[in-house]
Amino acid sequence: MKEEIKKEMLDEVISKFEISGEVQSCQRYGNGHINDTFSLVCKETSGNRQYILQKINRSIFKNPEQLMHNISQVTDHLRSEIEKDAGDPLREVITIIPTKDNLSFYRDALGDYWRMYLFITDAICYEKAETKDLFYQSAVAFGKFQKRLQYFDASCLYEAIPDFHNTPLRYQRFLEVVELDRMGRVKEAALEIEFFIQKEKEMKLCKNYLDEKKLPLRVTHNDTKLNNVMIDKSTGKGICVIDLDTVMPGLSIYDFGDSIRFGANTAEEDERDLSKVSLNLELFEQYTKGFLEGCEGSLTDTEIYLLPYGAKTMTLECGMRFLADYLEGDVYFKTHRDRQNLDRCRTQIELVRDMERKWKQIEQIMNQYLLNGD
Ligand code: ADP
Ligand code: GN1
Ligand code: MG
Repeated sequence: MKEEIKKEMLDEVISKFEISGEVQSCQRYGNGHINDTFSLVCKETSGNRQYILQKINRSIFKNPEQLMHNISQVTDHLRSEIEKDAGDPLREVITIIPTKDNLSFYRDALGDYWRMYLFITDAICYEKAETKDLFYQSAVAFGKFQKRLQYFDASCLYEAIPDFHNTPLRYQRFLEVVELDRMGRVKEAALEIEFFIQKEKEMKLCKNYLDEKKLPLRVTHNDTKLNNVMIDKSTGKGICVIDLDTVMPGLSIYDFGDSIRFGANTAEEDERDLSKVSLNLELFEQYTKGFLEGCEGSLTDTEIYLLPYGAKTMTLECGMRFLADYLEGDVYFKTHRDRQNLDRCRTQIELVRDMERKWKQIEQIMNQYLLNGD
């Protein structure tokens, strides 16, 4: 559940950043599962200016200073790529607002870390792909993001969350959590647990390709939910990829896959009525088209071939993570109601089942792209 953050604390934190003007409002904002996010509006001489203020989740990100180092490096690189493309760096990449001490974060008396970004105005983060075009545009944006980081030096990045998408390792941890049964919830989730046990081999598939060097390790976003891309209100184009906490070496097929998992599902991630959950093939096709266009030929044939396997693996992995968190007492993902993580797990299982039912059609879509794309 969300922890209450007092106004005095917010006032104190805001005063540390290099902004001017009087605070008009500072309210909780967005639907992220990880950080505490606020929209801050300040009255400045030129008019109202909006910012995003975030308290970094310290139980998840063990070293916020390294995390902010990563984000500074990545946004600097993206900014120069955007300038080369004659884009607008103030809207197309996150701008960090420094503190009065010229740091990218503020550490409060409790040891919590805060950061501030320029708010990207006239743009929307969608929770659902309301139209095919919207989803296509988000795909182009994530593809472009991938392409723009193609030559970024990964060695200057810290691993913000080690083994973040190491699915087989997550499976081992999941078994440990089941074994421990800290909250006494294992019995209730027996069917779901069994589902993931049956999928052990499949969950290793993509990682095996990586280990055998058949897939390249790239710098990827690693959390490509639709609500992590801003869509311009007037043009409908995906303008800015946000939530850069997990930018790390990773697999392009996982960036593709996590977008499909979240955005091509016909239901919400925590929907209780599982009959609403399915894979929308039209959205799958649009995303594939947009992502490959955005990547501009930078993916290998094997990566393109494995894109749907990335989608299935990410859905399995995420479902397993939701379930592990439920079994551990909802300590990782923010929840707003009881059993929300169990519900989230169930939608992921249902989505995997629907992917399996539709695998032939998925392959048909992919064949078309494999033939045209090369
Ligand atoms: P979390 O890791 O908790 O998901 P995010 O960084 O994704 O946190 O932020 C949560 C939400 O805040 C986003 O989904 C988006 O709606 C909003 N947001 C974040 N950064 C910006 C920004 N620079 N401009 C406008 N909105 C933003
Ligand atoms: C979290 O931060 P947010 O809400 O965009 C999580 C992702 C999960 C996602 C599931 C750092 O993403 O890995 O796929 O929830 N982020 C982290 O909705 O764990
Ligand atoms: Mg987010």
